[in-house]
Amino acid sequence: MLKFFSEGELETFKQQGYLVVRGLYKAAEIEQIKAWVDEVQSLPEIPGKYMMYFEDSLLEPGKRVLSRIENFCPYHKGFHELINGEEMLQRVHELFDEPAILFKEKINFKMPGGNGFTPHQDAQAGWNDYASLFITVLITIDESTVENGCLELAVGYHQRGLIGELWKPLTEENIKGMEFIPVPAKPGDAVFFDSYAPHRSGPNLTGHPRRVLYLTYNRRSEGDHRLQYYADKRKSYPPDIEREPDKKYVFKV
Ligand SMILES: O=C(O)CCC(=O)C(=O)O
Ligand SMILES: [Fe+2]
Repeated sequence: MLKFFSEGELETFKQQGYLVVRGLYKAAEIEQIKAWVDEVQSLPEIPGKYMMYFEDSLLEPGKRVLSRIENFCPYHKGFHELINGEEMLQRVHELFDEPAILFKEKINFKMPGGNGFTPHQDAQAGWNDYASLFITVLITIDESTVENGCLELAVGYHQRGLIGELWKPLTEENIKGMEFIPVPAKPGDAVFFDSYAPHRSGPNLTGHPRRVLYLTYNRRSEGDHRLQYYADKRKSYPPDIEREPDKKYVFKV
């Protein structure tokens, strides 16, 4: 039974591999979520907890800016309730046509000077070691535009499985013929997308952050993998504060 989506929205999701939902959160709700984002953004870096990643600013050489925080749900009641709450789980259930469970959560900050993302399918980041399909919900915190690096998606390529290789972005050859459609969005707008939907985004060369919340779920029937995923990621790609000084860490996909 559909409670939140219409048959038409379901159909669009199936055909395109993504679905844009304008105004999923009303002004007051997204203001609250924005305040939570501000809270986690100013948390101190602590080993063994939530995972903070930094990048070199493209605008101010030598400056490190916050790029991403992951695994913050257990440390923030508001986010925990939003992310595992009835509405979000039910919405993803409707898209999977079966119950869903949280796989991972992150905020991409894309601060002024923050870099973009080369074309990829999220499944290229080894997610299929955990489950066969994921649905990610993008929740817009700050208005996102072509200028500050909004998400761009290719329509209708999600049923082709892995188009590229694992742990590598899509190549020129892989994306031949694909058209990436920018999805500018206002605070509170959401995009639900399939883990095989190719996407990319540009850098943020404006003076304001472009913050986005990404919540990723898998079918509950395929198991609860969140803790194992983060244990594995902490080892293979640790947050900045847990890194060994002489080792080089490269972001892959
Ligand atoms: O936030 C963006 O601009 C894109 C991020 C993305 O595709 C990812 O983190 O996998
Ligand atoms: Fe991605």
